[in-house]
Amino acid sequence: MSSPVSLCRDNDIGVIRIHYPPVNALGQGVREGLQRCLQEALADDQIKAVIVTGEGKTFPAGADIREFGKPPQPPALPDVINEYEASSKPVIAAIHGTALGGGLEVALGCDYRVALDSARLGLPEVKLGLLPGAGGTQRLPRLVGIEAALDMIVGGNPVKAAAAKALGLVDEVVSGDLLEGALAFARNVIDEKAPLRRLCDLPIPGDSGADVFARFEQSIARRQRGFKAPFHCIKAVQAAAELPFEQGLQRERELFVELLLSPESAAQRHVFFAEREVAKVPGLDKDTPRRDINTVAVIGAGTMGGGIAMNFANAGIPVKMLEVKQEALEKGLAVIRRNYENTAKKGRITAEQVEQRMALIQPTLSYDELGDVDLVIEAVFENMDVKKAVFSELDRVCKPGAILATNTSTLDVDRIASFTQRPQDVMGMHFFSPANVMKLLENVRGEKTADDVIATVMDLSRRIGKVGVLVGVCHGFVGNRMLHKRQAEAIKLVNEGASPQQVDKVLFDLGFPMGPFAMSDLAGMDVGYRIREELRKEDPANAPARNWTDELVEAGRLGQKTQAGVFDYKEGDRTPVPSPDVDGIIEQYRSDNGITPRAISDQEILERCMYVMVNEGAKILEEGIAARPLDVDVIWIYGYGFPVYRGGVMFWADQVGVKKIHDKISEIYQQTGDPVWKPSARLAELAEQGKGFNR
Ligand code: T1G
Repeated sequence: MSSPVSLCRDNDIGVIRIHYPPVNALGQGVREGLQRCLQEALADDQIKAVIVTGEGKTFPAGADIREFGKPPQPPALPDVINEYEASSKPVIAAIHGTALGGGLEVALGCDYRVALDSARLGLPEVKLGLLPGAGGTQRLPRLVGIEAALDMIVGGNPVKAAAAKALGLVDEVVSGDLLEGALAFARNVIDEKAPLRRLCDLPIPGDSGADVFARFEQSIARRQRGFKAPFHCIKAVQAAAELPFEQGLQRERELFVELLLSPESAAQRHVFFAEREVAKVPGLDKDTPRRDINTVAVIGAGTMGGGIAMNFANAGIPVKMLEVKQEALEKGLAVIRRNYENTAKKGRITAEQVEQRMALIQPTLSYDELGDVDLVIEAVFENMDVKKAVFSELDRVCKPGAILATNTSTLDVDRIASFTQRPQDVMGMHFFSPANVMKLLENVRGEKTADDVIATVMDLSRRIGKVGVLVGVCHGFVGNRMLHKRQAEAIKLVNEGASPQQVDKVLFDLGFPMGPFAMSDLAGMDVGYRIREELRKEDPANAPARNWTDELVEAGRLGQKTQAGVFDYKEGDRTPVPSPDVDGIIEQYRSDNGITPRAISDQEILERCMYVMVNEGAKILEEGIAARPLDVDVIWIYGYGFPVYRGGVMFWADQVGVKKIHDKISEIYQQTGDPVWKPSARLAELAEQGKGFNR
């Protein structure tokens, strides 16, 4: 098999080309080829300088992540880079696309770097729970200084070519033909006999005292709570400031291996692939035709409808927004404009972009104006009668082939589809609030939804910047179905003696952005209350029993919006404060229900809140509501802030141990007889086989 790396000569300049699609990842063959081609170039007396460049869409975008977890194969990337740095002939990296991770580290092993103006350069290893392990933490500070190096390595975000030039990371930015620019630069290096510039020989410019690192660590402590890699990154850069180069490389290696073997990095690498795998729907032929989506309509200009409309305007897709009253329409548009203006104030978009996006949102009061749209998303009140009225109208006015989507978060998508003559064109697109911010989109396939509709909506998800996950029809689909189980367990724990703040702290410490009760207060307690009351009317036998949270709502304690919910909130402050009034309501509830409160351990809280979700996730997989455990993981990370360094609910279960979880669930089921604790067959099977969900 031909090598993915080749050397050719352009007069007295050697050009090393990497051809390993899709991203020229530095797999074993590439590393071997780089090493071989450099040796050939050094042995060729006609070659006076060497250029390294990537074919296709990008300069190498990093080590080959698929090799992690497997036995390392020589040559090791750090060794290859050290050979480039030791080259007796000048080496120039010609960069386009995204020079990331090990790719940028290869470029740092070169004497000079030339970048195309559209290129981006970065060290995103921290997002995989790693650190630049091929010299990046030692070479980058020597080129750009400690502060800039820490920003790039700990932040993990790429910088554009122009910014890289300003930092000194890039020596020249070219437009048009990259190779032509790089050859001209190399010609210049030869003619001017420019010196070799090995970064290992450079002193670190600027301030590199220990307090720089302490200050930086302090600045990230809150945001990076629970992560390991960012703090190891700081240690590695500090080694560059405090140790000779070779020892610094050694320290970097030690810290890198610690992270590579850590459960956090395994989780983050799992998420990296999972968030790409979810777009590939098992059983859906990749050649399934897609329908063109050029114009969209959103029904409803409320919080959800407005947020949904913004997603399409942000992607440059014209979107009609329909309301039944002019006043509601104007209010919705005003909210959207305010959102854009706030974003502009933060410098994320320009004033001109605000106007461009507002112009793409076309208000209307008439269904008759929807005859030309390719997709309609309904975001009206969560009531089946209202949905019926809307979908009957849509069926009447929309052109054949238009996709009719509902944003419902709990109602039956198949029943909604039955209100039309075209159930094959109907599916759910469940956005998460705030819809213009949250990345998760649960795409709900109805029983009759056509494959091309599914494929179209899954592609569209990525086009509007969402992570689309395909799910089936059931109450709450995947995310909310599991969330409702956790919420019910959290309430039971308080009934039995725990305090709301104790329950919240356990899940906060696991890594959630907030606990279940603070989350209820944020969303509004009345939302869940209305759903429970609706169920109590429709199906009293199966509806959830009343509990103390109902009494809070009936006492007007709706959450943050009333500065009182499960917790109290000071004016303009979102910090939850335990409330003596709520404690009294809980005590009264226990007394009325003959419950003698007991001390409950944090471990019991963690197991009951998390294992009940693992069991529900296993049932969801059994029923085919989610196709793979990784779909459930991605939903929880992008929909509910599950800590990415724990990989998602099902990945976390694997790390805890499926058998251990199964045995605990069985024990609780025997103690309580509560059907929610009946071990799922899938869980029992995996426990029996000694397997995991993702393994
Ligand atoms: N290794 C293996 N496969 C990779 C890969 C990588 N580094 N990067 C992308 N892919 C695959 C990806 O799974 C997908 O596969 C296809 O390429 C297209 O990716 C020693 C240890 C480069 C910005 O973290 O950020 O270097 O689904 O859909 O939207 O210090 O991919 O088609 O089968 O994302 O155009 C550091 C990760 C590694 C960069 C392109 N590097 N990649 O985005 O396409 S660790 C990274 C990205 C390291 C060293 C350390 C993005 C992209 P499939 P895609 P895209």
